[in-house]
Amino acid sequence: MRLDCAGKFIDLSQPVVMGVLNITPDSFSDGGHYRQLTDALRRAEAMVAEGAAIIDIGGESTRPGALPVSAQEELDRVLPVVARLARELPVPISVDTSKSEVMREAISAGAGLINDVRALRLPGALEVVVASGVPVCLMHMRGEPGIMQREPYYADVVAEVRAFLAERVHACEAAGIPGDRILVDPGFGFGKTLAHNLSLLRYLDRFAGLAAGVVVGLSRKSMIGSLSNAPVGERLSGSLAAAVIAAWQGARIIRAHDVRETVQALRVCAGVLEAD
Ligand code: 8Y4
Repeated sequence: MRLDCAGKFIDLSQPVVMGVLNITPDSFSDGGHYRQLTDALRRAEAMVAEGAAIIDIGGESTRPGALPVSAQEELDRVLPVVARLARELPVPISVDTSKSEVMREAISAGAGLINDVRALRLPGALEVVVASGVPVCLMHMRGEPGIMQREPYYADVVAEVRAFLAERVHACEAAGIPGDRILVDPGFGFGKTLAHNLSLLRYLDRFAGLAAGVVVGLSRKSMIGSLSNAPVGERLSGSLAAAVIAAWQGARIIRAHDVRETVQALRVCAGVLEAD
């Protein structure tokens, strides 16, 4: 159960943490490109020291209401960081993008995983991943970031998200991506109400058979805030609870901001899961 990410490996026999590396859009506001690059490297090295098995880098904001970013802008933001981190870190670099041009260049620069919130539905994306041989995370999103939280409706959210992901896994396999290189993610917060997010987490085990592994991103999200009344900077405890609930039901990659704490919580979870 090892995932080959361009020559670096992730062991999927136990839940692991994908550390979130945020890249600030305005590189000249606080010291320029060099400063941004060294800051990103320092933060990524710290996450690896805290036990992150993979680092996720994104140049397109997918927050509700975010404006679209051009491929060139995304490349300018992400590519130097990907190249540097892929060269210097012992863990794979995941790139959060939906654009085929960004995927192609990021993989050339050493990225080991494509994390696509649009599940390879944009033109050319599927073909780039097929040709590259790197694994992909297919995420479910209803709508687009600007409009996705406008009254999302599902008759059966678990069945519908599962059917979407099954169709995308099938499309990827038909195009030539082996199933053992495909991960799936129900996309918490992406076109879902609190009730939808809770149903997806409650029945997350139903996604386990779809592909090589289940990925979840719950860290600091609004569902944690809604349940706890905590502002975004005070959602660690709730995020850890959600991470453990996900891992208990078979999630193998947990995307998280607070790496050290999440790794510890997942080790407890894994210990109990492995008990006789
Ligand atoms: C506070 C902190 C409030 C974070 C909102 C957020 C996922 C993802 C994102 C996910 C996968 C986010 C790139 C949204 N979420 N990729 N990306 N799964 N695979 N919001 O759930 O973190 S960005």
